[in-house]
Formats: sequence, structure tokens, C-alpha cells
Amino acid sequence: MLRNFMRFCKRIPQKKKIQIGIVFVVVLILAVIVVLYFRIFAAGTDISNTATIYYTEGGQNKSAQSNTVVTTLTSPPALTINFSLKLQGRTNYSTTATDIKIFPVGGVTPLFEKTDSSTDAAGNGSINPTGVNVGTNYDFQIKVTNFLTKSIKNTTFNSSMNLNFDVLNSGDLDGNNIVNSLDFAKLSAKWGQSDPAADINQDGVVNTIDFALLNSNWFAQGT
Ligand SMILES: [Ca+2]
Ligand SMILES: [Ca+2]
Repeated sequence: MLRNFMRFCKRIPQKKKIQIGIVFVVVLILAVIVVLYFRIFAAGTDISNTATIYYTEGGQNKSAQSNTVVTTLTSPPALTINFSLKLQGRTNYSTTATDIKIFPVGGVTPLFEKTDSSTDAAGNGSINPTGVNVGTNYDFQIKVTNFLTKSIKNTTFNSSMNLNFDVLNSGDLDGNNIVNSLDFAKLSAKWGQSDPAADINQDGVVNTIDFALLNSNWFAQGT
């Protein structure tokens, strides 16, 4: 069998052999890279190293090897922000598709954004932000559908912080972050109906209660 294989190899043109050799070397290099990657970067991996010390004693060059040093790599803990909110005019503070952004202090481009966070009936939720650093100050902003944005500015980010946005003002039905005639037009178009897009307090009907909420924030803007 080996003889047949050798004969087969001899029949392969030299150019083909070189190509096969190159492919083999490339595959070998990739395999080594993959092994090294998991060896070095996999969480919890122990990396053993020894250090050699060179020194002179009695005019002679000598060397000694240190004890083995073991370094254990572990994944950094997930960062969590717990947040809470209240919704003007409602008693149930559960939300979905809640948008939370983290900006550099005074910045306009968010470093992090989560558009699908949620809260329970008590208005509590949490997110796991990335790309932000513990001990650094940021501006935090929240947006709930039909409510103006609200920000907590220039606040130090901690590994498990609690952000209390308190009451979000209602009435921004069109989402342009100011309460004005455009929102009133949307509300009046749904007058007497049960459309949740205009039923600010979510009691099942669009009426004077919703208008009063909208009117209480006339010309107010989100922060
Ligand atoms: Ca608006
Ligand atoms: Ca209502």
C-alpha cells in the first residue's frame, strides 16, 4: 500500500507538489494560531512561564531559572445598571422597547444604546452595558414611547449602579421629544377610542384625562 502511495506521489507534477506543500504549511500555521488563541485568551486558562536570569559570579557568566509563574486569566464580571422609572399618569410602570443611551459627558453620540430594555410594573429594569468604564462619568438617557426623554447627567459609572430616573413626563405622542400641537393632533384624532398610541394613562379610552396630561407638559422638552 505504501509502495502504491509512493508511486502515486511520483506521478504528481513538481508544480502540483509545491502547491500542495504551500497549502499544507498554511493549514498548519492556521492550526497553530487557533491553538495559541484558545491557549492564551480562553477565560480561566493557566499560562505557565519560566524566567531565566543571567548574572556574573566570580568572573563567570552564569544563569538560573526562576520558579514557574502561573497566571490565571478570568473573564471580567458583567457590568450591570439597575434602573427605575415612574410614568406620569400611570400606576403600572411596565414598559417594553425602552431606549437607554450612555453618552460621554456633554456628548451627542452614544457610546452604548439598548433599544429593547424593559421594566416591570414597579418600573424596575436592568441592562448590561458594554464599552463603558467603571469609575468614569457619563450622561445616561432614557426614552419610553409617549413620554419625553429624561437624563441623569455627569454621573460616575459603577459596576452595579442604580439609576433612578424618577417620573417621566407624558404627552410626546409623535416622539419628537417636545409636547406641542403635533401631539394634540394625534390625541384628538383618537378621541373616544381605545388606541394605546394616544391613551396616555392606559385606562382604555382617549379622553379628557389624557388631554390633561398632555396639556400639563405643553411645550416641555425632553432632557
Ligand atoms: Ca411631540
Ligand atoms: Ca386614557
